[in-house]
Amino acid sequence: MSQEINAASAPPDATEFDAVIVGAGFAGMYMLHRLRGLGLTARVFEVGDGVGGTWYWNRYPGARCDVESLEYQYGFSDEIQRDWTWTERYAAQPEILRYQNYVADRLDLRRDMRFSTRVTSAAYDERAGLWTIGTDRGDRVQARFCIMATGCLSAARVPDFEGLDEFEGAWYHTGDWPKEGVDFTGKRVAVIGTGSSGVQSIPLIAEQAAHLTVFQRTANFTLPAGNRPLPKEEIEKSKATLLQDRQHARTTPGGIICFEYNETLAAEMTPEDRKRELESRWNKGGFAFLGAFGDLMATHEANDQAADFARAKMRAVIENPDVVDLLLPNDHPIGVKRLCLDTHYLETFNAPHVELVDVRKTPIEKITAKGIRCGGKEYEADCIVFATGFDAMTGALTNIDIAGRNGAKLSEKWAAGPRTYLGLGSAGFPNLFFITGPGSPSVLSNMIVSIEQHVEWIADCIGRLTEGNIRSIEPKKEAEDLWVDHVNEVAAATLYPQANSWYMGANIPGKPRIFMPYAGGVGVYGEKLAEVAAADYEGFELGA
Ligand code: FAD
Ligand code: N01
Repeated sequence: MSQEINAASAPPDATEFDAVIVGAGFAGMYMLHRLRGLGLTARVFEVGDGVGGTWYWNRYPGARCDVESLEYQYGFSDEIQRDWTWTERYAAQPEILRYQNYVADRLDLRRDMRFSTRVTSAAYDERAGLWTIGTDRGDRVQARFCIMATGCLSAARVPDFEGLDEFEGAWYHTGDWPKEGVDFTGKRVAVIGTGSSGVQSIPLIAEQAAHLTVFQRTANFTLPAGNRPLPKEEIEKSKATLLQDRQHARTTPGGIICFEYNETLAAEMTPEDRKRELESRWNKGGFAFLGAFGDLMATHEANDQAADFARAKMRAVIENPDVVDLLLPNDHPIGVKRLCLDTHYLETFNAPHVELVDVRKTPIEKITAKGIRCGGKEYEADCIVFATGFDAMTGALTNIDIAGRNGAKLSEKWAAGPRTYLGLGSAGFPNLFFITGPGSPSVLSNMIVSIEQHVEWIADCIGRLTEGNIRSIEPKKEAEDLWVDHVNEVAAATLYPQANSWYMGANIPGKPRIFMPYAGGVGVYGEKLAEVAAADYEGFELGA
């Protein structure tokens, strides 16, 4: 590792690099480290004023990971994993951000990073075989490779509610939370949104607020998180096996090893066995519940068993008869919208100062000077929290003016939905890579496993091109078309497309309804990546 740390950087005022990396979250940090390992020069641009990505921006109360900390960490360095010790089963945002800063220090990453800088454009010059990257600070730099480590959940989105500019109170988005935190003590707070960010923040906001009004459009399935401090023995055991565990994780569907899959179909089990399986997974906490039967995500019959079980468990903790039916999800199969891990979320609605408003029945009409109007009633608030999510998977990419061969724009090519080969690149855009792009397992997996899988594939590819004096790599259109069809076919064999989820782009009015991630699993996908690389990048055009 030390040799790589000492790798030469380009001079601070350089404008030409082997590669530009956009984003300094887990993906951009590791990508820089790997490129340095190849002896290449790289510059990272990042909007935030520090590393961390998701964990830099999402500082809302209650923010923590939902993949267990012992698996939600880098697996590429034995030294780093041995020297870092997690404190909780699901680490909270400050701890994850500390970890990322520790890694940045350890690998001396910041000297090749430029913070508080947004990449606004990237244009490919075919003759020179170079990308020109422009930023909001007026930089114009050139690089042979452009790597988008821009994140799947980084373009925070406030819906276009009329009147927001008239609101006299303060408002916040969970994905762009003030660094100094927010004190809600004694305040009347409105929270819009009950996805994972709402489910995590609502119980803690309720502890401080004088009155809390939650505006819910869709009730979500919540599973008990079962968070707890990590005992020393569990940490030691994990440190001893992390590297082999990580290899194993890459062969699993979700990139998670503590998630045990029961391959037996629901119909092959007795009612007692099904109940026992669901009960033990529910009690364990976390996503393992979804692995209770082999066909849980594939057939309504199996899914209904799990959904009914979850609803009964959820009902049992809600004491307020006025809200119980409203809090129980009934319009989508369990698991097809990202499941939320619950720490006192449902119980929060038992408190007399917490109110639930059904905005499915009576949509928000407007934001007023004093609060939120819906169903002809004004709900007064001193603060509004938008837990309304992201322009997921494509937003951070289409926010950049990306022009490939002949000036063709990526945003236009993707107007009817993203088109990639393997989620790694798009035809017409040579030497442009996406880390965890649409068409790869990405958000359906432990993202750090998927990030490492992509970063290593891209680094190997760039290394081989450089050694072989190959000027460019670009997906062939036929390979891309086949891959897009395959991604759609795999999704169609699951229940995923049956919900209005952000996986489908359904949270953004006008966004095409396409299931964007690859549901074939990390293991199967990893085999495909390896085959493609071994067959001299089959499906890609290599430019001499
Ligand atoms: P990000 O961390 O999103 O980093 C991308 C960076 O790119 C951002 O800092 C952004 O500012 C920067 N950027 C974007 N556009 C530009 C531009 N034009 N110019 C310059 N910089 C730009 N995944 C899991 O697997 N497990 C979890 O438990 C989990 N928990 C999550 C909790 C929350 C609250 C959220 C929002 C997501 C969670 N995720 C989780 C998904 C999470 O996004 C990934 O795990 C991972 O952190 C993504 O890393 P990344 O580097 O790919 O992207
Ligand atoms: O965003 P979301 P999020 N009027 O899109 C509602 C990861 N993550 O930030 O469901 C009224 O899930 C919207 O309603 P509906 C994780 O992958 C992980 O919570 O579209 N309501 C929904 O309730 C997650 O999935 C963690 O009907 C409106 C909510 O806002 C992803 O990030 C924590 C509305 C948005 O939910 C995104 O989660 C946080 C409108 N106009 C995030 N528009 C962990 O636990 C939207 N909504 C690890």
